[in-house]
Amino acid sequence: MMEVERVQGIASISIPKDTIPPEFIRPENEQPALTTFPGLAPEVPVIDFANKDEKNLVDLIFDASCKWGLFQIVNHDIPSDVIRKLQDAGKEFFELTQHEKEIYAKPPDAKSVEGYGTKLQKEVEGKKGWVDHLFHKIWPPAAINYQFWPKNPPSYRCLPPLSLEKNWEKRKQNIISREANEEYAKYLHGVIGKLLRSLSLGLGLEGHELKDAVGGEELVYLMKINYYPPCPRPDLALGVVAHTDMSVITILVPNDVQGLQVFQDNNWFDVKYIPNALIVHIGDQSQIVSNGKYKSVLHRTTVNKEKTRISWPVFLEPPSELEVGPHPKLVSDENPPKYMSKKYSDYVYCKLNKLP
Ligand SMILES: O=C(O)CCC(=O)C(=O)O
Repeated sequence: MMEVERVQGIASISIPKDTIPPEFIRPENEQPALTTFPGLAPEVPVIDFANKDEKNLVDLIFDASCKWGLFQIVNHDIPSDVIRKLQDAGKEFFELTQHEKEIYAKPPDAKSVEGYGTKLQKEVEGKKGWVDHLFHKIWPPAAINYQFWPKNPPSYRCLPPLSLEKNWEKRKQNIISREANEEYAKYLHGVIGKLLRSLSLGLGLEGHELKDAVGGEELVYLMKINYYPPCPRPDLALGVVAHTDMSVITILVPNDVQGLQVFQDNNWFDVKYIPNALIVHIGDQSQIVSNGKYKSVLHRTTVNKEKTRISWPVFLEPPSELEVGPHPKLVSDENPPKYMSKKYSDYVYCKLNKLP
């Protein structure tokens, strides 16, 4: 008997009834139909990552990170088939039977967020978001716990080690499979390196100083897949409720179903879907290290009546024992630190438990 009800199961019961359970109905001040900006939305910055003029690229990233805390990058060098394979493998996982998915369920009192799950943090009045998820780390190798990497579909990852697999067909499949999560992680390194360097230069620091302040080579890449099934009342429900990310930055690939919204100038605006673009979110740790220059973006997601939305954010997080605070070069008597320095694990604990 399953202890937790997954939204995917609730959706299959709700769709024929054309209603949703009351715990998914948001209060009026959150309902998307009442709170989404009705007119023509201003466009979130779209940045050409192949721009050869580094100064110009740094300026564009700096401006977008201060004003919006969110931007899309195009021409980023991650081949579209690497992204497509990542998406196919994730989609196939959520299309497995419930029983097969539950093998990867997050253990009930686990400290880590890794695993298949439904709810992240307690919400007021027991409200729920219309979304299930799967979390697992993809980098660095020492941080990976393969227990949470689905063995099915086989394209999810390379298993077992190629040399041990005797069946040639399976071996071939496993070779292809490297192109899903592992290949994506490999291509992400370049994008992340360039982003962190640009964000660092934008603050007037040396190119490596921002990355050094958040963990250097120990920076953790935490993959999440959000699975938002069709919802009979998308006017009343939300997928992920309004929040800022705890990460340094988050790099997200969506499928082609509209859903991400950003809060800007007191309005909720849709973030336009651009095929093959990566959506970069500035997270809390960048806001802290920059002493408030960069803005950790408030965002949420809506859901769709007919279509399943899926997104693949990768949260870049400092190692849990690292203390993160405003960069010493960015504070002075005239510009005192605006944030306390905290061990990242303490930061996460305080935020999840709403402590200062
Ligand atoms: O699905 C999206 O576009 C955003 C997801 C998100 O904000 C999250 O998982 O924290």
